[in-house]
Amino acid sequence: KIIARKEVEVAEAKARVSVSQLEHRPMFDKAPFSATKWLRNPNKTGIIAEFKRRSPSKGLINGESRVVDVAEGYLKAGVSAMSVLTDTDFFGGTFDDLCAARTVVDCPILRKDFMIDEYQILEAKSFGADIILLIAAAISPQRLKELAQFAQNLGMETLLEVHDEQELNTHFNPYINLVGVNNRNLKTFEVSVETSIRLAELIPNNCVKISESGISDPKTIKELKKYGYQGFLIGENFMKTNDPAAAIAEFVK
Ligand code: IGP
Repeated sequence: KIIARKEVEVAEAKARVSVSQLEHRPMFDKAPFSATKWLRNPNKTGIIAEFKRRSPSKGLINGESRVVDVAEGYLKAGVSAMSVLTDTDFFGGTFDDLCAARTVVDCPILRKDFMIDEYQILEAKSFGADIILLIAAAISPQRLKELAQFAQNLGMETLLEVHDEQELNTHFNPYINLVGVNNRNLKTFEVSVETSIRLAELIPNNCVKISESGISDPKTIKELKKYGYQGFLIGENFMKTNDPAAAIAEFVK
């Protein structure tokens, strides 16, 4: 359902703004921040902190917080990267959120959206994003590889999201920089960190390993580090509070 909606959205966007217009936006020529470098830096927390207003599984998570306040708080807490939802229909995100975050943080930013087309990658770059998300469950291995190569040619880094062994086997390719294991089962919405633990040794060592979703305790991060994880994508745990900046400060203390 999300992908069908995305196809319509991309077609509409293409009709509104040409590729050449995207390429002329001021942010387009910014050299991307390297997420692999930031995540491998031992002086950072390894946290990829997410700005998320709502989700299909949880409904409204945060309707109040301003993205600039949250982004500033995240950066102060020593995050290694930030993730900003740009999908409006299902997650309440916007490009304005991405732009606003970009103006206040000088760390890598992930455009968190369902990427199915090169046009979206150009869009991401034109709004100042550094990393794109490629979800194995959403597109074919061949298409995912093409998009990953396209992003790398623009100097961006690529995050492959998988849910199980099979997706990792079929969708991994040489143009992937980071592999994220989503602990949330897409069908049941159930969250289990065991998924990250199970898949850890199957992820090629030249990629940064990231554990995604359902992390709400610093102890989980400590545990996952033993399995080689260097990135921890966390949204709801901070966003569900009235003050996500205070919540992350408390979390990393
Ligand atoms: C963050 P959580 O449980 O900390 O809010 O999860 C992130 O992993 C989750 O938002 C996510 C997501 C996605 C959202 C992971 N993969 C793909 C949209 C699309």
